[in-house]
Amino acid sequence: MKLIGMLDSPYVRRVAISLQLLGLKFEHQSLSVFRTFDQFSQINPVVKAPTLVCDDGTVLMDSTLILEYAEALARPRTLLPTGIAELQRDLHIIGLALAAVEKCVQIVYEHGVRPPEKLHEPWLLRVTGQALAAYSELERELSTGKLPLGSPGTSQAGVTVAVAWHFTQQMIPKEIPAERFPQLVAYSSAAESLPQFRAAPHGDATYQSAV
Ligand SMILES: N[C@@H](CCC(=O)N[C@@H](CS)C(=O)NCC(=O)O)C(=O)O
Repeated sequence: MKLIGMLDSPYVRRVAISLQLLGLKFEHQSLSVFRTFDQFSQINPVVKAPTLVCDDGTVLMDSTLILEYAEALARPRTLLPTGIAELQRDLHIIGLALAAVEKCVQIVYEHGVRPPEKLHEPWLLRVTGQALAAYSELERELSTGKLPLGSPGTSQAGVTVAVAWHFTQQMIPKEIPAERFPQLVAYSSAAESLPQFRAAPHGDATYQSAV
């Protein structure tokens, strides 16, 4: 299977890291949804990153749906807990991290895609407040409970939190100041040192399998 999209997308990156943790082999093509729109549209006419081209040619999109497919392929290996209470907590955390990063992507697009004279300040304030609220909840989660890291313990919740935070600090550190989130800073730094994170670094690199 082939993962399409750049690793500066937190959604592409969470998939690239999760596929490795699940022990699934994949190729990666680092195409930009902006700079290589036409090339991307030949693979997926909707031009959404991540796109996963399955071995039979079926095209999947949306990181959460791609990960649902990956989980099915990898069974019995999983990045989700089996106990209901633990699953509930992890889904709560994943939801917070996805909401946080969605708001941060909106901030990036507001500055990077919209012409400066059309920038809508009330919208920016709203999404920044939502991102800060989500990260505050995650900070609280990390200070009150553990989120395992390192093989074989890294969970989907851990991957999504770490990828979301790293993306945010790479792209909009002024809007989401690291000083306010010491637990997230420490967690992200530990996660970024893991081999699966290093093999899929934020940016324009192409993931290469180590084996
Ligand atoms: N909910 C989606 C979000 C994916 C997403 O918005 N990806 C961005 C790149 S970070 C994209 O494809 N942008 C181009 C567009 O939406 O037109 C997921 O989890 O995959």
